[in-house]
Amino acid sequence: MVDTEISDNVIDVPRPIVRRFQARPQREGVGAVVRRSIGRYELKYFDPFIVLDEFSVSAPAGFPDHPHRGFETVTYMLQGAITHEDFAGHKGTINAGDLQWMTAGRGIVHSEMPAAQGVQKGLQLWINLSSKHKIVEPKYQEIQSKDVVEAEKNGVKVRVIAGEALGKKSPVYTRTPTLYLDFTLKQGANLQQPIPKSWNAFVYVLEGEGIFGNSRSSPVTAHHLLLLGPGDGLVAWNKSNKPLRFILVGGEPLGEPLVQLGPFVMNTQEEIDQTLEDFDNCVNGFERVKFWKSEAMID
Ligand code: FJE
Ligand code: FE
Repeated sequence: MVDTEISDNVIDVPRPIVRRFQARPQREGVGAVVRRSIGRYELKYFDPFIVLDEFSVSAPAGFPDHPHRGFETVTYMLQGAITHEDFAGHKGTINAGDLQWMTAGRGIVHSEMPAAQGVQKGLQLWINLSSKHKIVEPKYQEIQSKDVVEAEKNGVKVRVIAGEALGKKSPVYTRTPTLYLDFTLKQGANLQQPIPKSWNAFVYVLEGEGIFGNSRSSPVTAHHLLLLGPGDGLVAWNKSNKPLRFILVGGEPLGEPLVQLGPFVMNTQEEIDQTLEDFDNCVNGFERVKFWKSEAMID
């Protein structure tokens, strides 16, 4: 049984749920399926978040060679494994519980393909970069499951992907200040998690059902996105009889104009035109496009 004592009262004003979306499956990549919540037409952008996909992919489907510029992709594996390889020779496999924080910056071309039998599942979040960071050199931060920082208290377990929770800090460097927490609450457990006041924040439920925002709100189940309104932080409660798993993500809004063309995200149309030109001409960060094809495409 879980200790049901109310945790330290750190949240004066709980953030309310202001919008709620169910993420339904759609096709993406080549034969892959994603439940897209942020990035669909009703929710084009939730500053600084561009896309949130809960993906599900089995060989031979996948995400073959494609570019990115102007933002970061954060891939967090829930089940199975994905092999990625890029045009600079960076290659690896991320397994369940592993994290890849990729700063595409001025340009990456890569493939992301299944590395195991069965279904590979995970989350991919696209975080925008401010104008001054859009053309930084690409960078990877990769953390294996065993090295993901974890903490546990009163029936609440947290994996700290970015930022800080229950006194534990992630080593991940976030150019756009970001909090990314993977919570599992035992039955009866409740949680109060501070979030900086000026940040946008959302919850995405992975498993079970939870009460969020205030104790009178109705239970929320898997594949739902909740946008949080203003306040001091998140209040959540598992009053069901099974574990509740969800992610809480917060980020400092950039407050800059956004022009997106698929995997290119810049501030102006001129910068998008320039990006297409750079990509076509293999210049300004896309030099290696000319001679590169992933092994996944050659096999
Ligand atoms: C894509 C641009 C992309 N969601 N979830 C255009 F970047 C992608 C793409 C992904 C993706 C990859 C993974 Cl591993 C997980 C994802 C989009 O690669 F499919 C299109 N069409
Ligand atoms: Fe990609």
